Amino acid sequence: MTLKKDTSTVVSIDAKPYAFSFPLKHTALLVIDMQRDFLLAKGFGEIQGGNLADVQASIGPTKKLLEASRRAGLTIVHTREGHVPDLSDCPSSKLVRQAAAPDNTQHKLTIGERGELGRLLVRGEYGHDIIDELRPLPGEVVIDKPGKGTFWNTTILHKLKARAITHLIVSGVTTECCFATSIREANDRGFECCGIEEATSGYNDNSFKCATLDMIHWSQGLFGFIASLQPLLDALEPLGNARGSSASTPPQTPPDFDGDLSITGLQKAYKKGLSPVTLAETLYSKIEAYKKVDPAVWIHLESKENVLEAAKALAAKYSNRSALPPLFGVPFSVKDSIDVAGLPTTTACPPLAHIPSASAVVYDKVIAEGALFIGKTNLDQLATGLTGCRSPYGITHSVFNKDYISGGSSSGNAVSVGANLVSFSLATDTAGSGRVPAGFNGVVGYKPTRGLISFRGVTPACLSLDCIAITAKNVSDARTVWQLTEGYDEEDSYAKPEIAYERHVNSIGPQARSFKFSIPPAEALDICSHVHRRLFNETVKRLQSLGGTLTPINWTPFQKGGELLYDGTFVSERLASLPDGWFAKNRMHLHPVIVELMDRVVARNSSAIDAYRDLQAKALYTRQADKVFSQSAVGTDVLVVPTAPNHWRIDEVLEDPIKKNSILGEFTHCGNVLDLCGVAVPAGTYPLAELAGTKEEGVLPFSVTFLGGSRMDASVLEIARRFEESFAPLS
Ligand code: TIU
Repeated sequence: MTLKKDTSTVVSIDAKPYAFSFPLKHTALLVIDMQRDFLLAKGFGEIQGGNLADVQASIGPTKKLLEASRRAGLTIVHTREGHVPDLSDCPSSKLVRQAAAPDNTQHKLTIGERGELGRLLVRGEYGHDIIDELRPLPGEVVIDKPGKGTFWNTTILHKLKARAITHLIVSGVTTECCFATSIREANDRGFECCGIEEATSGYNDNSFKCATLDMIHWSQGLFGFIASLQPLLDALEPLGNARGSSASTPPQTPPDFDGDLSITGLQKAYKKGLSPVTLAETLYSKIEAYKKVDPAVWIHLESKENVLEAAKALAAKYSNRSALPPLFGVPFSVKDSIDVAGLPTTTACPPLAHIPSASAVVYDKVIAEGALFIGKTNLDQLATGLTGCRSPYGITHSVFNKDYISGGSSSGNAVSVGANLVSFSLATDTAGSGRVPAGFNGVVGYKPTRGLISFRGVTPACLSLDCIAITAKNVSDARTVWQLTEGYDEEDSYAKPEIAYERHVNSIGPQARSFKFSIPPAEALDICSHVHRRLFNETVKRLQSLGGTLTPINWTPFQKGGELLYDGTFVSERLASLPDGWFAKNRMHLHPVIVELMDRVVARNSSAIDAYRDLQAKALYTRQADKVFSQSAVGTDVLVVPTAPNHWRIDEVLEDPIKKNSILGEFTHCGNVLDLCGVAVPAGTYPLAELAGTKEEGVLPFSVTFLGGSRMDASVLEIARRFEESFAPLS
């Protein structure tokens, strides 16, 4: 087995108390509170008696630092201090302490009162925003914080971990206040921080600033490092050029589309001047050609004219190629259970079709980031199934072989990405629908922790267990789409806020030389085909050679939790979202396998007592699974399973559709029942002949799924990414 080594660039600069080394891929620039209220005349800072000349000194150096960091491709995070208009997030300690001082002559106006730049430190006011020179570009993270520190009651820890950031270069105002507090907070969470001397300033004389910076690096680096700007600029400069991202004006002749549909690939191509119209033209030739290979991918395909029109509109809207939104011109598809305003949502079930007047939240979010909508894809009826063989719109097949199933229910999603017709796809996953088809088409299928991405505007399959899934070409792209689409939606009754108890950052960075992983016991793996078993054994060896320690776990909650999905009463929830009597009235219009499945559910005559027993069992197994993923010495970081135990031919599934389907879910069913997150990742291919026992030519893809506890997405994705990277061609 040849493993690709982690060759990511590590930069080292002179600093106090000793050299600061940072891995580029894991480093963000943090620009703190460069707001008009702190930096401009008549703002909050000046009103409190701050010396503006002193604080403005860092604007020029911070601009240089920001531009160099952008050219080098660092993640950029801006913060803004301020409060909601009713000040309910501002404690009285902050509101009145200074003004209440007996000798107060300085604090004439307090937070929320009206100054010349608007209400002081209130979100949405002119003074609250970042100064023009340092305005954030689309795609950069902006954190609104109510405190002096950046981590109190904000999503920053979650957002940094989600991007696998472990190192921070810190700048901004004021040195003595928010800059120092944020570094101390970050330090407690495990970040390596380096403050940049010239890129921070305060309202006091230099001795104050020196003392603050000294306190950060004293005692051999108690809180972090402090460096000068120039060595950092010198170190970043060649990286900007090497990445070819410094050209802000596109060349005269826009480049051709090179065929790379990955999001990062397209971002680079668009920056260099590729036209989204050129991309759309090429794509439509491919889509037309693929219709001959597989006519069942699309339920609705946008007309080429519409897409060219949308591409032209995008090009006109975003004429500055150095300030493109992250999904500018990135083509995507959606499962036809996800609403797009004005188009029918069929859920592959014509009697249920309706034309929504608003789009699903998740769709709107990717459109707002510049993505290019191509069409709505086929699925197993009512998003119920894992085979891709249960749709009145035809049976899709694996992009690897026309006789083999694509998997479902997000069948068209996975095929549209696997056949290179789009860059990513928005799918759903209840029993494994986002993972199994990804596995059968050699792409990544990521199901974040349920509730992180809004499910509003999606036709439910089993509402309390439904989850948005992202189909993508690689783990990084899946992570990018996740970060652009997540967000607490108070209109979604199953939504979860991003902020929760969080672990420190070690698990997602280069510090993590080792990790603990667990697998199902041998008896559970017996369900796999011979070749799936062989490749799963290879996966275990590969993970061990990447620093993974195989850690025994209690498999029972995963086994039992999975069984609850179809053997218990949860399957009845599939009828709960439909109008009363709908099933009986529409049975003759439904797919025969769905009718058979639902008939079996109805025939069980489950009682309310059964349902409550299942809810209690679900809670018990969820708690037991939580323990498996605990941070303690006996806990594991990730559970690794074959995405599917076997890859059936279409005719095999048609012969015995319910049983074959159920086997496919052996390692996915527990995912949403136990509130896990999971990502299916390609894990090599195998000769078709080895599975079929014949001399047939060709290969099929193998896939493994990395599962973690609720909200452990960031660490699960990072282990998955390292696994994926180990397959990359040696460079
Ligand atoms: N951003 C920041 O430092 N906020 C402050 O209130 N600073 C003061 O120095 N007062």
